[in-house]
Amino acid sequence: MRADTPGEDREPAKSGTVALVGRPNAGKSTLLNCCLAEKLAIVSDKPQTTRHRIVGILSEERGQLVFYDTPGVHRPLHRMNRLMVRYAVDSLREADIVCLLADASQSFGSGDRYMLDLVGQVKGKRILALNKVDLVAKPKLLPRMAIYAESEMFAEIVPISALTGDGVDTLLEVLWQSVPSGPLLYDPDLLTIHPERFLVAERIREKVLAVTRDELPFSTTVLIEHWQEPETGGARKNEPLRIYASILVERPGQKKILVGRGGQMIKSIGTAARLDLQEFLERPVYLELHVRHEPGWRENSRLLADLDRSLGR
Ligand SMILES: Nc1nc2c(ncn2[C@@H]2O[C@H](COP(=O)(O)OP(=O)(O)OP(=O)(O)O)[C@@H](O)[C@H]2O)c(=O)[nH]1
Ligand SMILES: [Mg+2]
Repeated sequence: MRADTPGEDREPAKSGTVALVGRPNAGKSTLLNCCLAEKLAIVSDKPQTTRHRIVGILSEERGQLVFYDTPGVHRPLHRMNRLMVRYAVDSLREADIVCLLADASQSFGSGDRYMLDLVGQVKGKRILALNKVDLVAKPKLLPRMAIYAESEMFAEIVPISALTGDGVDTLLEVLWQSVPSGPLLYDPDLLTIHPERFLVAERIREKVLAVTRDELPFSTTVLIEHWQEPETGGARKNEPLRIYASILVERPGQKKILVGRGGQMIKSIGTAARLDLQEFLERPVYLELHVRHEPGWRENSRLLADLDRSLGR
């Protein structure tokens, strides 16, 4: 029986949106993936990994939770970053529930205070997920939890580890209890609303983030240039899907680093991405990567609009 056709003696379906918000690196995307039990959003140890609102849909018999994974809130220095922060702020204003993630392994600072003020402005229900508790001794958690309790802003404070899954079931129960009743927002068979091409570009970018450091992770993006399905009958012969993608960098020196000596760096990114994509798409993939020098792309409104459109809606 579908979740949106409750029987006479059944509770009406629960359905609502949950914005996962917080500072960069708090673990929002890791939590999204943990809640969905699927790798939907990309994750890295670099801040500012997520650049858009990523929609993840959790459907159960009792209804539907629609998660918005959002970019970490930071001081934006480029047009792209201003958009990122806007996606986060719009999400927290639009969602039925705001779930603020705080990193328990970092001491409470001005960025956390800023997040509290921001979340304090919304009218909807607020929940605090204190993440990365696997890195912190229990007695040290208490003063941190006290700060959030004293703010009197949160209906619940739940310590979790999005990495190990500890406490995530409790958090999910709290979210189910908090969402309103109503019709499902999406087809319950959907995990997300984003096109495969966007998810593929993201997964390639994740491999770039994994091997780069300093300014490179921030000034790189991935564009799918060409997507070629096997010809009719080709898929049966195990012919690959052919994906041609560009990795944009801002400076010639960055291109040199990404290509690497003798092309080694780009080759290893390509191999890691291809293996991941084959598993994700469950079919053979041929992947060609090209590093392109595109000065100032983070300020380029046309390119940013194209990237935004690639999310689909
Ligand atoms: N030890 C530990 N690490 C975690 C936990 N949750 C996330 N991480 C790590 O923290 C880093 C950042 O995780 P993300 O999920 O990308 O964080 P995010 O909040 O989505 O970051 P942005 O998209 O950049 O805002 C990654 O290295 C994760 O593996 C956790 O509960 N425990
Ligand atoms: Mg993220």
